[in-house]
Amino acid sequence: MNAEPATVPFAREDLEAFWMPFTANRHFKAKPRFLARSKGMHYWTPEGREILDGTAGLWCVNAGHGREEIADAVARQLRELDYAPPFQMGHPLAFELANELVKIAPRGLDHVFFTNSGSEAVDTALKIALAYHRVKGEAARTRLIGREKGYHGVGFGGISVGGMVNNRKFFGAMLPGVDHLPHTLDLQRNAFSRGLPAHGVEHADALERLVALHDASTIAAVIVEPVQGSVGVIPPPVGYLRRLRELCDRHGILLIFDEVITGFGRLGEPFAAQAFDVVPDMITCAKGLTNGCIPMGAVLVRKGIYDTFMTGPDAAIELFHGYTYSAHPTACAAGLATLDVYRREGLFERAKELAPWWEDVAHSKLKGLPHVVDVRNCGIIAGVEFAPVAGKPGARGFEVFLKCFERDVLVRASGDVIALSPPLIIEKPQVEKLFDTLAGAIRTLA
Ligand code: PXG
Repeated sequence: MNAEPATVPFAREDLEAFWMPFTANRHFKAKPRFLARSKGMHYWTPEGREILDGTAGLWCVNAGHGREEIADAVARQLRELDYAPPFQMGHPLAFELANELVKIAPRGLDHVFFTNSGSEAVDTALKIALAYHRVKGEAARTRLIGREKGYHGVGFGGISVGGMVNNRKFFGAMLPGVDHLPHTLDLQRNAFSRGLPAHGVEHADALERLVALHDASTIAAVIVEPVQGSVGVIPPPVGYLRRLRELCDRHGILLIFDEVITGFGRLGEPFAAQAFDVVPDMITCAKGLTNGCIPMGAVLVRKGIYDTFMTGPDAAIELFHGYTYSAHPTACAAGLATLDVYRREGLFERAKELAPWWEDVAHSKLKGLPHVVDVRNCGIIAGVEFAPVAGKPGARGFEVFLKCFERDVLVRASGDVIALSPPLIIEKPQVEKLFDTLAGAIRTLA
């Protein structure tokens, strides 16, 4: 790289004010890890160390870092129209981006509600589901069904339907009337599956039991990640999502796919819904929507849902929901430029072509290493799970994460699972380097 590396300008006390999210603050501040620049497949630390990005930032920089086209579009937009109120007013890019999203969305999902994050997209989708049934005259459908081990962001709606105990237990009662499907992780039957695991479709039938318990007339929606990401990469069992779709149809329950991670090419299609050929009633997305460079989320909504709201008096607001920054012009500009990059460079197709090889490399380099109890993959995602250190869950995962970073590769630890989700521009030698480095770090474990 030609630019001069920056230096770390911080004394220990200068690190205090920023309360870092989802971070071991004291541990970090005692031995900080900084990223100062990025381009393509890499970050650079302030000292100039080149780090291979094995996580696309945080599952979001799908087109790789530092895309000039996106930066130019954002800069132009800031000068042209910096901000416009989204309530009762419009600006052209909001409509353009909605139209572009509908073009790549699964059939029938042809309306878009904009938010600023995945968490807001989730809470928006849950609210639309509740309001939809009420407007339709089924106001008793208030119950929301999530799934164990699910991650749906950090809003009260998202943690209520989510299934990660640490994200829930500190925060009181959360939403009432929520229930959960069982997760589908099953190491006994499915460890080291390549792609979708063969066993576990029957876990979808737990929805029938919830219907028997609560009655369908009280259930508004089911929300699941098509591939569970944050908790450590859990691809759905073969046939599972289709079964959920059938059961939701049977009982008039809306099905929401949370595609914050799986959207925008990660599974070789615009959305997982297309990769699995199962169309939900709503899709939540964010992250790759703007290649991670400007915060933005969205909910894609089936026509029939939108139409149900469009029935009252013409001048009445149909949905009392929205954000100051819904469809922010800068985010819209970033989104349009990002979709253009994906399309021009065929990055979703590229991911699809790369996926079988990615799977081979993941399994051949990781299976059989010490402490490795599972390798899971789907699209350009891989997860490797370690047996926990006795009495210290998560310690082994965190150690591997640190060792990889020391070896110039960024991976993501979620408990004792390392997740990999690189930008979709990754080249084969970089894939090899990613897995070789990870394997090397694992080999050094005590
Ligand atoms: N839904 C899903 C499925 C997600 O993965 C969100 C919602 C929330 O999005 P926001 O933009 O509000 O963060 C996410 C976020 C990880 C990790 O380590 C993943 C996420 C966030 C933080 C860490 O895998 N995904």
